[in-house]
Amino acid sequence: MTNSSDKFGLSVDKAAGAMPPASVASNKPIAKRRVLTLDDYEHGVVRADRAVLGRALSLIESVNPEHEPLARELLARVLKKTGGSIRVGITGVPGAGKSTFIERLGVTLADRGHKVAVLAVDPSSNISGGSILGDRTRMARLSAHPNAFIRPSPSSGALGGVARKTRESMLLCEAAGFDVVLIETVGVGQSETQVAEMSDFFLAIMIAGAGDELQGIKRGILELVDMIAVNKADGDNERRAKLAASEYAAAVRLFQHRDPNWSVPVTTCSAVSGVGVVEIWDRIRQRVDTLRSSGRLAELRRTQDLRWMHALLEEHLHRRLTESPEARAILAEAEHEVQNASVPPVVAAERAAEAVLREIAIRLQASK
Ligand SMILES: Nc1nc2c(ncn2[C@@H]2O[C@H](COP(=O)(O)OP(=O)(O)OP(=O)(O)O)[C@@H](O)[C@H]2O)c(=O)[nH]1
Ligand SMILES: [Mg+2]
Repeated sequence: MTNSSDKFGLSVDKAAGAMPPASVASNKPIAKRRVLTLDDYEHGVVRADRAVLGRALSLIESVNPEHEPLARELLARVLKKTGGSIRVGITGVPGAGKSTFIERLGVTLADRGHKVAVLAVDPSSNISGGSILGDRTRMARLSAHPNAFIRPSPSSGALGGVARKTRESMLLCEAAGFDVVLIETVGVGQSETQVAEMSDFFLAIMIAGAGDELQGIKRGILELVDMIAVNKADGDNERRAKLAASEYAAAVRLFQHRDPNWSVPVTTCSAVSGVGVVEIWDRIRQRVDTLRSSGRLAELRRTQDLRWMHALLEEHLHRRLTESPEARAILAEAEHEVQNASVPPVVAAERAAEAVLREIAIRLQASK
């Protein structure tokens, strides 16, 4: 586990990969460091025992391949209890105010009785290390709220990437009864697309100035977002934020949202003063309610799940392709041929694929 996780005492117990004995669920809180069985994990998560949920998330995030089967089995067991939250992805350039916004919105929702889980996807978190502590202090009120649960970003060393872990964490939080999941991602790279792909609603928090208005358009973010909020619309900055909002509004009109019946709202807010934050939530809820009652939410999630399955499948196949020395040798030879320009890439790829498949078939035969 990463140092940052250890700081919070969330490391996975070493024996987590051991096959669990059958046990009966008990309502007693589970001692902090006892080895947990699969049943312990399942029942602890479902009754929203925070200590167990934290450890279950560590299990999901674990980079130890031995933990993988247990994590998968846990996800399979709780699957029927997932899906009950409003999943909101929140993106924006570093410093735009995403965490401050989440703190403000999260406390409001938690005060209203919602159970709010906050997850983060920050591929740089194990480099900077600071964003985790930063978020905890930035979300001080929310992290102390009995209805809220905040989970920092997993380390980017995680197998399958940070976003994969976050997606699975989201499912566990839903199984634990959280009905709002807010996922913060930094507005860079692939993680943004991946978070959009696990959200019911994808919100971009922007700020005025420094040419950001156009930067967003360049990254193609406008094709992903369901709403834009220009934050920090307070004090001297209010006028500039309003101006930026009108520029974004003009820009989004040039894009066709994937749902022809939805036009992306552009608004301003101040996460610090709170102005505009509840209104943003109202739009999110209305949108998700409409999607749900028309059956399109289920359809959207099914599409996301299918794409997700395909991504995992590719990852698995790639792993199989590179895990044996024989397969690696075949790939190395193909690379060599292409580098020498002795074989065109299309031919080398085809030959290598066939050789690797033959290799796998031989191994499967041998293991029978
Ligand atoms: N004036 C003003 N400042 C804000 C507002 N929202 C956030 N800030 C400030 O902007 C800075 C960055 O806020 P964060 O909430 O950490 O921004 P972030 O987008 O989560 O940043 P990263 O996680 O580092 O990408 C902090 O100093 C906040 O206090 C706002 O509405 N108005
Ligand atoms: Mg942040």
